[in-house]
Amino acid sequence: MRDLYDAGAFLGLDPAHSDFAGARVLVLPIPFEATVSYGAGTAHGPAAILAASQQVELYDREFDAEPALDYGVHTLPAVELPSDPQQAVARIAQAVTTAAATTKLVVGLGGEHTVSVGFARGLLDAVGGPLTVLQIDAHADLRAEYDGTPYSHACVARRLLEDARIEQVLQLGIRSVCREEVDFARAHPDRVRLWYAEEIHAGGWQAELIRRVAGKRVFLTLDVDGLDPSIVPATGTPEPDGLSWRETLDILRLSARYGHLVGLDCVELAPQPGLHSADFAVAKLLYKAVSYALRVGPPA
Ligand SMILES: [Mn+2]
Repeated sequence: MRDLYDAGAFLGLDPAHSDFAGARVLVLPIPFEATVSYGAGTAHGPAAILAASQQVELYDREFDAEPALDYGVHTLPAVELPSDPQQAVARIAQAVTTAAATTKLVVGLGGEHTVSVGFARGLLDAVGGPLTVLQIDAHADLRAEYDGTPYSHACVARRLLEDARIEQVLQLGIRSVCREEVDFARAHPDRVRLWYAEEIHAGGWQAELIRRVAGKRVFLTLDVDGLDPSIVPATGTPEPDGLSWRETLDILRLSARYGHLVGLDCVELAPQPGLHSADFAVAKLLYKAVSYALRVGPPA
């Protein structure tokens, strides 16, 4: 596995823009895969994202700049992980706490969505609560347990909500839920706001999103199956009718403008040979997300 990371630093940045001391961003590969329920391969997600990121243009038209050269991104070694999900979550939390204690922005590369349970805990231990979770996803992940484990990737949001320091989970792009999840969301309207994909497509979601993130510290968890499978088909549990590229950028831009993004992870990319367009889209999306987080301040 190690040699997969010879892909190099995120975005192919030279040492001057990727050394630890000077970077404002830390990329942390977290290749955890244990509870996937359908297609496999998320353990290879971090290496694929890093490899694809070498091809992302540093110049961003939206900013008329090369934002990464301003903020600098250091890529950490991959977290060494046990196969037991509960132990892995604890190990991830520890790694994220250490990284976030630097006050740099930590960007986790999964791995399956269970990674986010550890990521959020680590972030909370480093920066404290309360925290708003912004979840882009096809799935609500609100089940109490799945396949006999509470640490399944189908239970991530439910696990996060068990921590009182998590104020609310905002879910956007959802297409697939079960009865239990719908009932849970309806029973907790203050802590769970679920926007189905058709609500995003119809527009009009922006005002409430702004109201819910305004002034809040936000942890962004980006499940790549939230996007339409035409953009990212390489994922274990794809669902049709996902968010468009522009809708996703609108969500990230608004959230970063009105909220304060304190950490993010990207999960569920399961790279497939011949589908490098998916890896590239995810790498480019992460670059956008980081640039929004660091360059788009609160409204004047
Ligand atoms: Mn999902």
